[in-house]
Amino acid sequence: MKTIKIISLSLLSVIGFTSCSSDDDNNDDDIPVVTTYSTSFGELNNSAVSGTATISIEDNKMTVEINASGLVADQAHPQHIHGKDANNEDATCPPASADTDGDGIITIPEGAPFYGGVLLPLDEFPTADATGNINYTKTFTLGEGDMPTLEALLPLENRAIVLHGLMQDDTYVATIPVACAQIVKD
Ligand SMILES: [Cu+2]
Repeated sequence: MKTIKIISLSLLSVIGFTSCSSDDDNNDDDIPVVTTYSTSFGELNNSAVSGTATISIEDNKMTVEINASGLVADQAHPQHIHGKDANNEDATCPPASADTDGDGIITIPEGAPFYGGVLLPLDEFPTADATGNINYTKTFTLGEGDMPTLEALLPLENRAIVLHGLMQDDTYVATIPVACAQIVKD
């Protein structure tokens, strides 16, 4: 009995090995090219929001993962890839001096000279949990439907991700930027 078991185990491993190597042969000319990016968020408007984002691109599939904390709990937080699409100039995160009207809040338009307009809304916008965390992952199929093409988003290292949504005078204002991250190619 023991011998039979050993033989069947080795047969299984031979079969397993054979099927693996034939897969490899088939894929030799077709190795998927995955480009990855990552970044960390800095707070805007004294939000105390922090977190990280990663982006991976394979063909026209772009997967975005965002993990952040310190957001207003139980509220939906708009999030976008921002950029200056006119000349692909580098998008940056606005400094405190971006608050040009001096009201203490950097609004979307006050930040726009730094991070540009919205190139892609990262919907569906996540709702922060009861402790203010968001954990978001979505794969976008670029160039299909109303999705921008990959070419329109590149170079991603010249883009920034902005998270929005802050309490102002006891009211939740979903538009106020609360965190910003310049995208970095790995
Ligand atoms: Cu935005």
